[in-house]
Amino acid sequence: MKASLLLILSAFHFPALAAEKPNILFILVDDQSPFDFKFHNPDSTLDSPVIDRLASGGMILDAAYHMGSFTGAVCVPSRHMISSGRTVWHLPVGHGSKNCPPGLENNTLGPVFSRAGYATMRTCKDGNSYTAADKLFDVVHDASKRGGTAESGSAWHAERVLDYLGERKAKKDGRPFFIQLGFSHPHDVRDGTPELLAKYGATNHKDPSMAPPAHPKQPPLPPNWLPAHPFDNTEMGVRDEVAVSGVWKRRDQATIRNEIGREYACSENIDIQIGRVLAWLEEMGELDNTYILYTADHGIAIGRHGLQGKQNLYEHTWRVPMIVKGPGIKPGGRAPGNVYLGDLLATFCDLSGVSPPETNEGTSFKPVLLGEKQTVRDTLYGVYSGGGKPGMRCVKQGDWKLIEYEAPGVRETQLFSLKENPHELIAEHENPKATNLAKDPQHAAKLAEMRTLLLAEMRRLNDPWRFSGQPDDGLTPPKSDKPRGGKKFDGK
Ligand SMILES: [Ca+2]
Repeated sequence: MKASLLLILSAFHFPALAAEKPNILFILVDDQSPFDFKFHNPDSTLDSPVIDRLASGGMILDAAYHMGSFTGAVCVPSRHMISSGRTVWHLPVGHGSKNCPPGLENNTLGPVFSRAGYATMRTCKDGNSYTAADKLFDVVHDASKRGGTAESGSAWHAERVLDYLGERKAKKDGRPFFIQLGFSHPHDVRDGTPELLAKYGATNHKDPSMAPPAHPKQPPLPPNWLPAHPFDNTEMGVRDEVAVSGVWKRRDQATIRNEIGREYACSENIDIQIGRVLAWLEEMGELDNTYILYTADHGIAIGRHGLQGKQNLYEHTWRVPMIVKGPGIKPGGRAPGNVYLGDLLATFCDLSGVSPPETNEGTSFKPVLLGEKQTVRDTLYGVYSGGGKPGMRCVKQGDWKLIEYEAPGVRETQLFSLKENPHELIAEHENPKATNLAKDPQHAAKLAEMRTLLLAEMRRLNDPWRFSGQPDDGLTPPKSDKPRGGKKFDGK
């Protein structure tokens, strides 16, 4: 009786309730370091006025991370975690698949919000994603668009959203919307538009045998640039480190400055395209009732630490840019957050009053967005295990970060105070004020403490590997991995 009454009441109130639900515009770009943006890095020369305005009109999260990857195609686990809210060893792909319930795709962003009465739409790159989940949005326009024209580049994704919003208006669709506006850039190939390439002094360089032309408008070298990574990090031969068009194995200053210029050209075009979508939302009167979250699936090195790709755990790559604007979020806010991309599902649900699915493992960071908390967890764990095994792991707590590296013939440890050394400078940077502290006897206790934390996180999150020096916990390391030098992912 009570349930029937509730059902009747729900049905009766549905239009009004639906109208009160906030819209969600989830903007996800492909391969972008947080340090590209002025709001995360004041020294950046990237012009991104639209995203900057979103940042100043909402909240900036300075400690947002992707949990990691067990494959060179870092996008794949990242996008699974984003969609499902699950942790890296609990996904339907990789070694954690035994820890994942069947049918997970039905408990991901699209279907969760569709079932809650939302109109759901996505446009994003295709490939290296979570296709079974992605296709469950009501409307899907996925394609990889990494060219320098409107049809072949980022404008294509914005056009799909503008078309969708136009149809929504024409149909007078009063349902709240959940739109995932994904871009295929600034992932390589970084073919920017001619105007924006010129603005950053960059060229679409095609000849691996020589460096591209230098230009004064090219962005400066990052402070942690190196001509080579000083040791085998367990994944030095992956496609991103040796075969990206325009960089290949080159790490000279001209190549790196040109490639960052190309990255900025692609990023500014994304900024322009977001501006078009926001202008249309404003014209439709929907902007004020819309949460807008901007982030990337992971960061990228492009010359920092002598690396090029996303297969490492330095901050430029493990961390992601993140800003959120919307109802109830005070402009000008800033907090570390200590969030994972796997918290997005829970947070979107919390912001819109939708119940998260039982399979969700993420934590809503709505309390951070509302200024009630600074962080949602104390400790952050990261993994890269796509090359030599166990590969790389990191753990961060407060200002301290530990990175461990191990593979046959490789054993390295890095300990950084990110407060003193935010760019994780190491001996090769020859900076007298900042370096790796792992071998400094004064920090032996901190090193031991961080190693204890790392082991606890590896156990808690069902990491199937252990490092030498850690208890083996009776684990049998997975055997399905190809040895290094095996088949490479295609880099999409
Ligand atoms: Ca990516």
